[in-house]
Amino acid sequence: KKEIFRADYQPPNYWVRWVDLAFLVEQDHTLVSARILFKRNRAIMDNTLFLDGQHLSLQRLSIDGDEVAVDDLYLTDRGLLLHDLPDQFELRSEVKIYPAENTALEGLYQSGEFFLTQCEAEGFRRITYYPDRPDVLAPFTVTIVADKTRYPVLLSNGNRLAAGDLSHNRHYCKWVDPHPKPSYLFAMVAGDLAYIEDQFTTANNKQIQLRIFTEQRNIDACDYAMQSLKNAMRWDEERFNLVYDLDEYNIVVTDDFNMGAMENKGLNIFNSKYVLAKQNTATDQDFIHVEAVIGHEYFHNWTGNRITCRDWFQLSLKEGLTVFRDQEFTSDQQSRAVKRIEDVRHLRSAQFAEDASPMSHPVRPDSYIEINNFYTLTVYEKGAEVVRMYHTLLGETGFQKGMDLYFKRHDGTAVSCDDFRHAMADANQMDLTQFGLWYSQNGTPVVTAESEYDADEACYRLRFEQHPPDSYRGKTAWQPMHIPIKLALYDDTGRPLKLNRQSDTHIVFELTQKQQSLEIENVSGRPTPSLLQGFSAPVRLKQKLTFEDWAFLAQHDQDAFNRWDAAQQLQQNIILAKYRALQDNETHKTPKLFFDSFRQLLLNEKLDKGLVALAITLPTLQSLIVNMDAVDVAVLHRAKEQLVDEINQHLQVEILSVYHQNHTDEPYQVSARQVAQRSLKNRCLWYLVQSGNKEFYHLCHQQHKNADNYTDTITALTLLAHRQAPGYEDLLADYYNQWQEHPLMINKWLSIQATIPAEDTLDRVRQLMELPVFSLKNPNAVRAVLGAFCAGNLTRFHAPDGCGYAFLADQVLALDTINPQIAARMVSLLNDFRQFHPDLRHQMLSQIKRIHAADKLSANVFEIVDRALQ
Ligand code: B3K
Ligand code: ZN
Repeated sequence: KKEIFRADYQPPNYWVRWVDLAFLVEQDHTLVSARILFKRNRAIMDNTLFLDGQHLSLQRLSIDGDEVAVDDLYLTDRGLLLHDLPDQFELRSEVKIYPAENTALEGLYQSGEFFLTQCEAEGFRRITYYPDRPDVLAPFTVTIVADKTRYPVLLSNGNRLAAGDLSHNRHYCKWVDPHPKPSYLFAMVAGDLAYIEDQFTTANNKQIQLRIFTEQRNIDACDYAMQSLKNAMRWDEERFNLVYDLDEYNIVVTDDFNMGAMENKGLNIFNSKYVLAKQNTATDQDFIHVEAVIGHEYFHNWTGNRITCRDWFQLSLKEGLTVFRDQEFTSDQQSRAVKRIEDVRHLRSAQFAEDASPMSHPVRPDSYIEINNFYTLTVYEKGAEVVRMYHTLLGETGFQKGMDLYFKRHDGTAVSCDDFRHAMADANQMDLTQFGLWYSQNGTPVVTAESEYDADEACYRLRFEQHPPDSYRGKTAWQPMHIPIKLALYDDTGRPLKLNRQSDTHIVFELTQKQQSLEIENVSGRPTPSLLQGFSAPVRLKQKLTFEDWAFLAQHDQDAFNRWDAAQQLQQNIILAKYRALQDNETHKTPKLFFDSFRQLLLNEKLDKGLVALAITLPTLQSLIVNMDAVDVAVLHRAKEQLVDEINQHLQVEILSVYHQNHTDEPYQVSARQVAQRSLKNRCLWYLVQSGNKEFYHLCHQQHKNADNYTDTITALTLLAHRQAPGYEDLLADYYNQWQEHPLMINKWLSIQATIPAEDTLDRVRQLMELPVFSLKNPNAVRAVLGAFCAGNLTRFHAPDGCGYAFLADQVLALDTINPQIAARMVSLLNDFRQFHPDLRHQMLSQIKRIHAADKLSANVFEIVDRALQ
């Protein structure tokens, strides 16, 4: 289990000029023939070449036509070492592989009755011998031969050049991808798939053929994804001036996929969860995720494929940037405020937790054992925040100038995060040297803010200080970062003050030193500050605001994000006060101001309803736990329940009326307005049902029965099941009977049950795992049951006797022999052990130790548990 370091990067000894692959697909194996032209890298005087190759059965190999006996090769289970090579040569090889036995879902594997590939990061080495690294780029030609009846559809990257029949009921397809690409973007598919098609006309008037391929049973659920693809193509032209560059764009859908989707050039492969969506099978959130992921993979065509990563340490170069782009896409299509709040909520609960855990790493990591463990929230979401900070500092125009220069300099090459930063700096004549620390220093910086008002001088002063994160693990001393702090000040009527000569009502203050102050003059009364608006930097901001200040901001802040955040701060403060009171056996009384503030938000007709829904949603346990130590989960849960009860006691009438006002019978649409309305209505229903009142169970049953859309049905079903309200078992049984043939629908059914907050849920989970609809081989099913139980049912997962942890450890060990990537994801659910009460923490650690001690662990799982024990 070798650790790989960023500092050890070496360019390759040989470049690849072109690749020509031929696949002969049979039911039980595939033969892969490769012809590769290598050319010596003149900068390096080394005539050896290591070709990665794993799980391959080498049949023959020749160099410039001279056969090399397999026995004469330096061959290991990691690859093949060639030596004494000429400056240029053609390598031919033939290997046999067994896709049907591949349960790791990396390389070529089987899903249902068809074959497909997943190569990022290092799956291509399971297909043929090759320098499987992202800085080796080449044009690919691919010919696929297979039985015509079993595998009528044969796909690969690029444009289809030729197709035809062969003897023995076989046929072939030949694909050419003229754009040089690294091996991780290779893809091929063979199977009996149906498709829908459409066209897109680009800004430079080229017709692109669009197709989505799926198993016949799903063919009626792809239309929303197709529309999303066209929206994404148009949006990227309009906002980024980026136009598609092949004649066709194909998407293939599978139920068996390790992650969300994959941006292979011209041939995206998608987890069915992010394509299939119909009114009666998908929630509003599902639809929005489909649009976002379709967009994300499409946007990679320029940020990832045309310009790719020099090495895997630079992963955030393409992922952080592409997440930023998909966030902007969703913001422009849906509600910008809601999107920002949801993204930050996720960042602050999950990414902040990762950054405080043993897996904490910089956006550009310094080392790894298994690169698949570094497709993390830090690389993706914090990476996107780093890109967003350039945007905040440079503005839309400056940012686009930087993007233009980035494409001009680097199109068609493999580059680093520094190259991106230099393009942003050079295009704007700005020094972004210090900004580079965002890529190299791990952990979440802490910023404290103090204010001072001098009435005699009419002067308001804000004093900021930045502090290193506790989890900082760099080898050199932590250095202050370049932190953009967007801010506004409000007078006591809620009007924003003019902050400078240009009369701006908000400014971006650049905190670059350890301590730095900002002075605003002509301030005629003590203002209320709204700091870090829009969450302008991924930091933990600590400021000394009173309960009244937060309530004021919740009512007046014109920045939607900070307005929501103020409401959250109030709720968090109350829950934490109740938590402490419960621990001390005291009672806590919620101040009246809290209910007034809550009522004002709930009944505010001028606000975006999506924002209201978010503002009245209490913080999740997970998001509270990140900010606490020695957490007693059961007590924290009770504290939150107490607040829910009190809200119901004070505001049930209002909540019920908002429910009814927003329960309309308009025909269903996934429009921002309707989505917002449903989210508000369903949040109200959530409160009502928590009261345990029969009348509201009845209301919930009514909604379940009468809804014309899946959002409303599944919300009602979930609420009834989680309360174990009368009749819920029948509803679950009906659901199963209706949907048992549809994996995505069954996964939701599994998740609902795995998250029932009842004593016997773990037994239920064990029974669910015995059903024929569950398999450890299917990543979506694993996430739906194990993931939901461990991350979405915290009171049960953290059961005081440790049975939740032992269960997870058992499953991780079983999974590790099947699919190490998924096993590693699941074991990571123990990574936040430092946050918990010693009684819990010790039990979590003892399961981590048990896994660590097991024989034959994969590198994936080993790296996670080993870091946890360091
Ligand atoms: N680039 C892929 C992720 C590949 C993960 C490999 N373990 C999807 C995406 O980010 O678009
Ligand atoms: Zn991506």
